[in-house]
Amino acid sequence: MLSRLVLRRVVGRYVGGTASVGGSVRSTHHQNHQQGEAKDYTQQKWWSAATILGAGAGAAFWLSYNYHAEAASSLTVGEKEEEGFGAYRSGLPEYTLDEVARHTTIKERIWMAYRHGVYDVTEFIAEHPGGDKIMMGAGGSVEPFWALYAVHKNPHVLNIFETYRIGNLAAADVGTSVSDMSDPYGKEPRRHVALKPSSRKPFNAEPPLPLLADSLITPNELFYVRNHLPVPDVDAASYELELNDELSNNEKTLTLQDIRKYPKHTITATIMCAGNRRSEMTKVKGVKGLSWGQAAIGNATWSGARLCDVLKDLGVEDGKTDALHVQFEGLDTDPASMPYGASIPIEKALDSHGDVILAYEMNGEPIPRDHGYPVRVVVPGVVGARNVKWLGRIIVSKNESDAHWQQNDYKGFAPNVDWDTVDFKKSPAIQELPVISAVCEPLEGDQVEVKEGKIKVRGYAWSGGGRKIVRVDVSSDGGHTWQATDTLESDSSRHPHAWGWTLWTTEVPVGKGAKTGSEVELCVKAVDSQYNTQPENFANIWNLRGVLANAYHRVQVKLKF
Ligand SMILES: Nc1nc2c(c(=O)[nH]1)N[C@H]1C(S)=C(S)[C@@H](COP(=O)(O)O)O[C@H]1N2
Ligand SMILES: [Mo]
Repeated sequence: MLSRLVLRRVVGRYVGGTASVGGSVRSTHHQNHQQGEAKDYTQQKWWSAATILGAGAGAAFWLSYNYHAEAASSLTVGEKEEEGFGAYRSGLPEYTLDEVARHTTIKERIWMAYRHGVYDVTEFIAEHPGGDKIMMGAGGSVEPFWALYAVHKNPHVLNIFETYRIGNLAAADVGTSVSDMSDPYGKEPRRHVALKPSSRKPFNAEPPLPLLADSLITPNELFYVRNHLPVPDVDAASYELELNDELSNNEKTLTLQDIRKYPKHTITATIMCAGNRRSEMTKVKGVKGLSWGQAAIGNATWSGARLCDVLKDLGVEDGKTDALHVQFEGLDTDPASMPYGASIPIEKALDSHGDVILAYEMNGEPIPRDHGYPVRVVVPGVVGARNVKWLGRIIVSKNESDAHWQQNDYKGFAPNVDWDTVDFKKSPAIQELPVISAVCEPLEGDQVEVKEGKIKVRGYAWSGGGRKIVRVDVSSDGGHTWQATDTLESDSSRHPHAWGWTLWTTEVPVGKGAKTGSEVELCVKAVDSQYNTQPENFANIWNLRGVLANAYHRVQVKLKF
């Protein structure tokens, strides 16, 4: 636990901006609509993703670099580090990312990639117990971990890493996508192995929970992915966004360059899927939906044009339109060529403080393909489903989007409503999300060290609608007694424009009689700036789609004195 405290200091800020091995943002073809033909969307041919080794506490790996610093090879350090480390080195064997992905256990050796380099880090991990965090990236790129811990500029770490170099990454795999034209999912981007898929076609995955609490900004490659359809292959040079006001019949087409000409607006915003934490609700009674854990959420900076500026040029202004909704369509289409779609109320779209943006950057880089390249709408404070990726069309209308996802999905219902009685017209579409929180560490079943009668607990909390987290309460006795957390970490934005999440840390006392092996139930609830808090249990909020799963997060752990 001590190393964790030190790590906190190292973590500090996210440093972005390096080229990425695992996530490609390059594309060379125009968007690939699956016009007409009904394709088999369930076929399960896929590149081999590696298994992910056990998650847990400790990150001694990143802190023990001095051990090897002496033995490190004499590569150029300082300004040239990015050129020297991970650069192509002649005379070394070449490996593909698929080969790297097959090395995820001590027995098979643990490999990782960084830029052009392939590394065998088995000995390093063996010599340094507590390297659990890097184990989560076994068989993949180490890069997002360096973003997470902000140490990738440290020449010591890079020097050590370079001593484990065993080969070069096949040139075609340095920033690649997999190409198989016969499969609608044949042009998917390559994902980081640390993302744990709950479905592959379409691709849906969340990162290991403990990583989330390590950085206020979630690195792009570790940001959860929620796709309903194949990822479209969009060429930025020929990309066009269509705009249409159904009331005035004004129309317009914008290129990426046109969108970039608007004043660049940057916000920090959390995006969360309505189904985040669904797997806990499922324990009450089965629900329909992907079984998300607690990590279908992430926090990023997003830059782009403000939607209200763009709509103004279409003649749509606050107080001067009778429109009620703004609809969005994606460039991803189903087998019948219907695009993904959603809408938001016009008030949110036109609010100059609403911060809705047509984003072309995520954490300072072009938005990765999985997250909407080249343009996605970011509707801060509003459920993930309305943050339409690969934005193809904006329609100003008197009506909501008639897309499936707006009308017949992403709605809440009472616990008695089942699939025989449900009438989707009776519930409003989810927009702003309620307050939620989760423990990221320790994990369910972990053995946790007690120090001076206390255990360390960390996690996230967030509320929709721009509400700020003002307090997070943690209990170590199943909710009988509570203690407010010591540390809340967030960006500086204020209610009602606090779009980003809050990370929290606390040391919570355990009961007097506790001893090694005692089991305790940790639970957490957050309070937002409107003093809303979370429901106590899932039985009371159960709904057939398993959305809005924001009851207290409960985690059973064993104590170790
Ligand atoms: N075009 C399009 N936009 C989309 C989706 C999609 O499938 N297609 N999924 C939505 C849902 S349900 C969520 S939760 C978020 C997920 O965003 P992410 O994959 O960047 O995390 O994107 C939303 N926008
Ligand atoms: Mo979602």
